[in-house]
Amino acid sequence: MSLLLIAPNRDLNQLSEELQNIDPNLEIDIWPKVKNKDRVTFAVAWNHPKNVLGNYSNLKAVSSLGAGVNHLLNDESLSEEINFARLITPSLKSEMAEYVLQAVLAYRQHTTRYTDQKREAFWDKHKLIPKEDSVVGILGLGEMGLSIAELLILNGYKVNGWSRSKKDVEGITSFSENELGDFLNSSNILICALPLTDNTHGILDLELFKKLKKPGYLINVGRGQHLIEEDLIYAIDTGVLAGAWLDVFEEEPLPSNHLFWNRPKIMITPHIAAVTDPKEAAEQIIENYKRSLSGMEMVNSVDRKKGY
Ligand code: NDP
Ligand code: OXD
Repeated sequence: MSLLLIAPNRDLNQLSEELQNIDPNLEIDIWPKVKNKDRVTFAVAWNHPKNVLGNYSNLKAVSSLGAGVNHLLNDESLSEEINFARLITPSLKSEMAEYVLQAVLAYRQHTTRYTDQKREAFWDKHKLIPKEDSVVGILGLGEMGLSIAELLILNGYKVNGWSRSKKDVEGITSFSENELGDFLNSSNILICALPLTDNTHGILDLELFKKLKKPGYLINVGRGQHLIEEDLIYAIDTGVLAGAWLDVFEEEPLPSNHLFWNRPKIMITPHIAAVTDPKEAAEQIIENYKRSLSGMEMVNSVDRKKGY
């Protein structure tokens, strides 16, 4: 039996070493060097080429190398019998929360404007965006959304949350799926921490931005496909939104001629909000590898019908 690691453009050697440290007898293949496809029963995948895994006839389960699973759900060659899991680790959650907190602070304190001003040796002061104009609305109250909410609440922010099912969490005003309008009307800083599904694809559009309380600001850490990119540019250019902080994009890497690069009110980071730590990941991968061999449900398993 063998475990396959498949993630083009990612260095998988450290993860392989961490897995071997836990279980020295583990047989590991790193794609594209696979000794015997028929021995592979478990794969760990990140942005793998579509249809490649369809050739592994004994594959029982696939774990995403991150929290998102849209790359697995999009791969029609993965038959319905194959179970999916994802990686949720303590550092992934805390990194995400810290990333969003710094984006909120940078927006309120005009950090990117001051960075631009320094480049031009230009002295100018801007008024801090007050906390009362900084009610945070989190789209998606799952592992990431709740971790973000917890840190923001600790820092004194008023937090709204939107999810399919209503949540009862201290400090969060929770809105269910059909209460999106009320959620938006009472939120200034919109944080997208949704999974990418048929229902959430393109959710961040002009109509939605117009419903936000003013001043409105967007932070997207979900997926680029949540956002209608031209709507964002229009919303910022026409004052519907004060700006945006984006970590994920429809096309990654973001093409060098993309309009976002020249917009001072759009901050860009290269999909680094929270990055899977190989040591923490290895423990969960081994656990799920063993569970899949024994037919047990995996930890952080994915409901393929729900799409997350
Ligand atoms: P979870 O599956 O834990 O949570 C998803 C949340 O979204 C749940 O609260 C769910 O509601 C809600 N939701 C799903 N569909 C809808 C809908 N149609 N309407 C309203 N609410 C909905 O996901 P995670 O928190 O672990 O991750 C979220 C996403 O963050 C990932 O899929 C990935 O795309 C992204 N991510 C990005 C990273 C980065 O570095 N930029 C790092 C890690 C993750 P309910 O609770 O009712 O089910
Ligand atoms: C993830 C991500 O889903 O990095 O973990 O986007």
